[in-house]
Amino acid sequence: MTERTFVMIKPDATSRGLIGKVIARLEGEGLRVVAMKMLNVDRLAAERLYAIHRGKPFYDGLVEYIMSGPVVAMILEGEGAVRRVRRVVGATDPAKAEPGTIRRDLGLGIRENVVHAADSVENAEREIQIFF
Ligand code: FUP
Repeated sequence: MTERTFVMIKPDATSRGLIGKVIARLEGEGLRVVAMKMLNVDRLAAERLYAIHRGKPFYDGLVEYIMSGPVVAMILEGEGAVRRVRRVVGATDPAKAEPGTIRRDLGLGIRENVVHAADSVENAEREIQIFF
């Protein structure tokens, strides 16, 4: 089924000049970028994006990190887009991600892991509402 998903290129990647590389990998999987913008995430949006992690030990650092530099927010469309994007993005911790995934190849650490990708259709729609 044609689906939309939400992806964000994180500050560690925009600062290292990896925007084009990340988009090329996503497009290379046959996913279409249907909306895109560069922005600085404010605290309200950061807290909404990461609401499910509130109270966890890494939450404060995560919120500060996502506000630490510009990001690129995107809506991607395609058959089974949520699952396909998650597969090319790879596991949260780059060290544990499959070879050939974006995080394994480009990630610096569990927090500085290049890209955020929605994990369900419901969360994708929720996240799209925050940023678009
Ligand atoms: P993912 O869906 O793969 O992005 O991962 P999670 O939703 O589990 O985590 C969201 C973000 O929290 C990760 F991208 C990075 C950050 N995180 C940490 O900084 N430390 C952790 O131990 C786990 C997650």
